[in-house]
Amino acid sequence: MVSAISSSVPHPFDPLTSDEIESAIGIIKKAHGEVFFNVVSLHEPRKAEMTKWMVDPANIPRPPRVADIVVIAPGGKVYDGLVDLAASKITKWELLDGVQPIITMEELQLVEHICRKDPKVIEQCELSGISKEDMHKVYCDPWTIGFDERHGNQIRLQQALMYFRPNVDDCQYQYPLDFCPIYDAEKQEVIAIDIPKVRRPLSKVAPINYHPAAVEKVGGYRTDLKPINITQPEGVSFKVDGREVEWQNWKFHIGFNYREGIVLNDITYNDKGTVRPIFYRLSLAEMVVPYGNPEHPHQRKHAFDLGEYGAGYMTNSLALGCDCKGSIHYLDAQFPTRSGDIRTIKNAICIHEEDSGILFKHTDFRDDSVIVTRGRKLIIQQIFTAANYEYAIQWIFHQDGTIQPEIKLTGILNTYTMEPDEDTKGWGTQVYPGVNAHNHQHLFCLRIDANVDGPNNTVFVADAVPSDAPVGSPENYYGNAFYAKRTKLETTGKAVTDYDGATSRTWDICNTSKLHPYSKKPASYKLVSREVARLLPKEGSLVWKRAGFARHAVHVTKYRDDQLWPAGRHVPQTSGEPSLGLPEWIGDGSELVDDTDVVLWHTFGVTHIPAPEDFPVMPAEPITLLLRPRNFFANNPVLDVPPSYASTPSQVAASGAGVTDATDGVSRLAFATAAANGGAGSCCAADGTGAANGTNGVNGH
Ligand code: ABN
Ligand code: CU
Repeated sequence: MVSAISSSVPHPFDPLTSDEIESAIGIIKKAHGEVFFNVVSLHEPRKAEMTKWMVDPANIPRPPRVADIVVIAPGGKVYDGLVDLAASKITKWELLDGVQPIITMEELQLVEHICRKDPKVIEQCELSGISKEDMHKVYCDPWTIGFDERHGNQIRLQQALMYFRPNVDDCQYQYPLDFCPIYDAEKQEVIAIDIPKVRRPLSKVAPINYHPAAVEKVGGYRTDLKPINITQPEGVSFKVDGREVEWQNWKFHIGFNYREGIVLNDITYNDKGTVRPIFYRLSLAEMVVPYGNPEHPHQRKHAFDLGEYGAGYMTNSLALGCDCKGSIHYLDAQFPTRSGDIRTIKNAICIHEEDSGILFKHTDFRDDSVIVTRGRKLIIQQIFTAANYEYAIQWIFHQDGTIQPEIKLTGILNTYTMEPDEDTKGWGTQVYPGVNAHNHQHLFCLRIDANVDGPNNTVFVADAVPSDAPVGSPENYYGNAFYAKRTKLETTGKAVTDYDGATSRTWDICNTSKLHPYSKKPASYKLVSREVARLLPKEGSLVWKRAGFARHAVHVTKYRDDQLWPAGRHVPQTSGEPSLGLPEWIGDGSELVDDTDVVLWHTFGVTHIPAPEDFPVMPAEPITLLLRPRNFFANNPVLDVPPSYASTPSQVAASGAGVTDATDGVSRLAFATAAANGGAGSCCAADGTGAANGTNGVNGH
């Protein structure tokens, strides 16, 4: 079992406990009466205070626990507040104008019931071919309105994307309706309906479903799958103390908030006894999903799933054996309800190890001496459901100092109705008869608050390019020379950079005062990211204005407390005039970001041109990034990971034979060949896996 110690005093990076949330709510209610609680979350410790405390927690005062509050008061009035929890005191209370805070799941769930009863909606349903009696079969996914110039941002609005489900078990996204009610959250009523010029009646095509009964009807499940079980008979190799995790030289803190979901803080690596800081804070800070159909009102379909809905608020309760396999340690999440109670999401985060294949291997072709070392990874995972889509977010730690953020996209396409013979004009794909899945992008923004061997870092862009010198010149006579051209991004303006696959472009976060003794290059972490779609909505479009962070692959800013959300603090119904978040912070681009405390913002993701294979539910598509140590360690940092198999040339020679049978015991079992032990010269299954099952030396190769 994982060794978990929990201390009663929260770590300054810990999310607010349910007691703290309740206490903040009590203080607000006492001062301001009945309000809707939109956010009660950790106001993160100020970095200057926090870093002092981290160095000497025994003597430096602990940063105070402060609650970040957003409420909606009667009349739709929005307030931002702060509550000092130790002092039971409201230290900030500010009325905001023209601002709509994040939409909560409770608000979303109200909309469907109201739409079903609304006479205007019933009328439109009838026009589509749905009788009054069937209104209970009408569903909607209520989205924030995004921004609609006709309605502005004073009224809290949602747009209801409408669907029909003939049977409660049918996949709802196969029967979209063609109209879109606009819902006023304050009045709790439908105030308008967007009706397309060309009407498209309800599709009458037989359903396609993914539930077991539907699969059984069309041939049933595959029967040739044998179980794969993951066992860790001696328990896991990580330790959890409160929310601090230690594993394979790594140490870090796992936070969680309503918006970003998982937040990793104070990430260090113990390099042969020296604890080296690498990142102060890592999170997925925002995302935008713009859709590419130009017909009104689809221009409004661009979800900021983090800033408008919240990866924390939408997170799933994870299930053992389904979402994660093996020996799992879970962490719960606590949030306020609208009325001021506590909502707990059990098992919101899972922490577990997985085998990660070969860590390194080499065979000497002369004599078959070999070393092969298997790696493992530690995964911190959450999965959230953003209406139709699922996003599985994994933060993967590797033994060699690499961190690999990975996102798996699954769930169901957002769909719109189409006539059987309709031309989608290239803006979408008919994924099933009558179902038009519009082209869209999934663009994520990774926030990297760097701390590579200390807070003062510099970002360089690295491009692999040929020598400038022509063929035949003294410097490049044969024309084959190439190198990594490194360009310092010394100002916020210069740091606005895009991806270039042709130069294998990467970004290096460097500590220029720590040069590697061999390479003479600065200690660094390299951002390797190869799925970097450019924002396709054009300059000047609504999405371009609202999602300023997505205009470029990389931005670098100087660290400032509270600059956390790259599309702004309150995202719903922003017009993009002015663009909030990153574009404001970058300003005229003149601020120096050289050898200082920097934050790198990386926008990456995919352009999704749907296909029938994505329907009725999508097989998961991974997007993966690497943060890799370069010129950071003296040499390969995993030489001390016990090999699964190792034989030196002299051992091979002494045994009188080379390794003659390169098939391991498990493979032999699988293919029912001779069950002899591993090859001659096998020496050490030092990771204990071989010894544990009495087949020392057979786990190798
Ligand atoms: N993808 C937009 C969204 C998320 C959650 C709820 C409704 C809509
Ligand atoms: Cu998609």
